[in-house]
Amino acid sequence: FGLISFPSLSRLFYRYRDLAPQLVPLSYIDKPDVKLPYELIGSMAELKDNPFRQRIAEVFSEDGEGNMTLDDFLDMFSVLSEMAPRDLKAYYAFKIYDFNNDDYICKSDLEKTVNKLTRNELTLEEVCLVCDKVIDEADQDNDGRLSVEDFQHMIARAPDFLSTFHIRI
Ligand SMILES: *[C@@H]1O[C@H](CO)[C@@H](O)[C@H](O)[C@H]1NC(C)=O
Ligand SMILES: [Ca+2]
Ligand SMILES: [Ca+2]
Repeated sequence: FGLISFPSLSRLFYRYRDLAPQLVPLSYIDKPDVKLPYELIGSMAELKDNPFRQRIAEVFSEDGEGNMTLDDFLDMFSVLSEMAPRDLKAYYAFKIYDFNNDDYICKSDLEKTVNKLTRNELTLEEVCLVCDKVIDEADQDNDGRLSVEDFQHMIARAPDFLSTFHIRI
């Protein structure tokens, strides 16, 4: 993405390598086919308290299961970095909240999202109320689910939906 400066890039490479020095070579000149398992990625200090960590890793991983190549890893941190443009973050936030990958955030995707954002502190009834209200306000074409355009509309009103996607690297 070209968003990360060289010092951060090299720092990120060492962060990646330190997760599994026995797996990651020091030189990438030969384009080694290396993937680190999700368990290592999800346990990083930058992610381990993020309720979306597994979903984030899934979305950025080529294999869709959260196992990450160095490229996946760099992409993930560029988008999560504070320097990433809001629109890019919003694009990935949409993918992260679209748990069943059908390009819409439906009510059940939104329920999972709200549960995670509130760290399961709301009752079922409250979650349901919040979701109905969000859909009611953001669903501009009244099909009962949020398209990317509806989502842009939602985050303009409720910026909290982007707040878990800033990570200092
Ligand atoms: C991801 O890694 C786990 C643990 O190493 C492995 O069991 C799983 O098969 C991997 N998934 C893919 C799609 O490679
Ligand atoms: Ca969906
Ligand atoms: Ca809609």
